[in-house]
Amino acid sequence: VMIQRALDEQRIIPYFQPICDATTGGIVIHELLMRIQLEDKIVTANDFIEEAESMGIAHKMDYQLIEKAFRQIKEQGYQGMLFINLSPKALIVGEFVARVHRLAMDFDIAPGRIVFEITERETVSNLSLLEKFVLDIKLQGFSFAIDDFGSGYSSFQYIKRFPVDYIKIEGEFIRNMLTDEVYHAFVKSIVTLAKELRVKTIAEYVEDAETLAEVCRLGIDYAQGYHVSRPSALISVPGGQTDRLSQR
Ligand code: G
Ligand code: MN
Repeated sequence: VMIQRALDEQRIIPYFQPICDATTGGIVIHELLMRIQLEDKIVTANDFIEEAESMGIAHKMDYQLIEKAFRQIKEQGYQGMLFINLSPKALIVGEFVARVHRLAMDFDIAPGRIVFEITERETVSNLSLLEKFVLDIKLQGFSFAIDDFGSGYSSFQYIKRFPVDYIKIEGEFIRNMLTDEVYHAFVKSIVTLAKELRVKTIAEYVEDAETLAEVCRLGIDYAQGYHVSRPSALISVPGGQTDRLSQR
């Protein structure tokens, strides 16, 4: 009930977490995250997603989130990339990709700047449906990323089966790679694999300078995490008109 009301009252709020180029430090990507505005505070939507899915309104929340994000991108004059998390449940909504494509056109955002992330964590029961969906994404000019890569039991199978453009390396591996040699070895081998296949890599959960230095040394392309920046209601625009923008 709370979620339905938030949806009806347009209280789904986009948050943006910056992702930097690991070598230059420049912010070139943002990941779109969903928040919900309650009376006096803004909460993460993660706790409500399952309920929303069982109510069959998760995709409506996604549309509201994406539309607001696109509007803000246009208003802020942001020229970088946007990564959008997709719930596997969105796959069954036939029109999803076409609708996002239309929205992108409405706000003058080239599909080449949009990347859909699918997490490896939730096992997708219907792989051929996912396959069709990913092909659809690519046909419309969007790109595709595997989120939390390494967290599942058959990570390599995803690489084999889908046209992957980006791998987001599981945050637990990155966060622990300086103290755990097994995780360090995992990360190294993921980078080797990705380079061989010309897939771009992103390290998640980069929480300190030492980790960022190692990310760079290992040849990972991009870094995301609290050390780079926390998620925020505003997009960081290089050259910065960020500060004078209204929060909505
Ligand atoms: O799996 P995914 O990357 O979509 O998860 C994003 C979530 O992870 C966000 O809710 C964000 O707040 C959180 N997050 C982002 N960066 C960090 C980090 O450096 N450390 C921790 N613990 N959480 C993070
Ligand atoms: Mn993600």
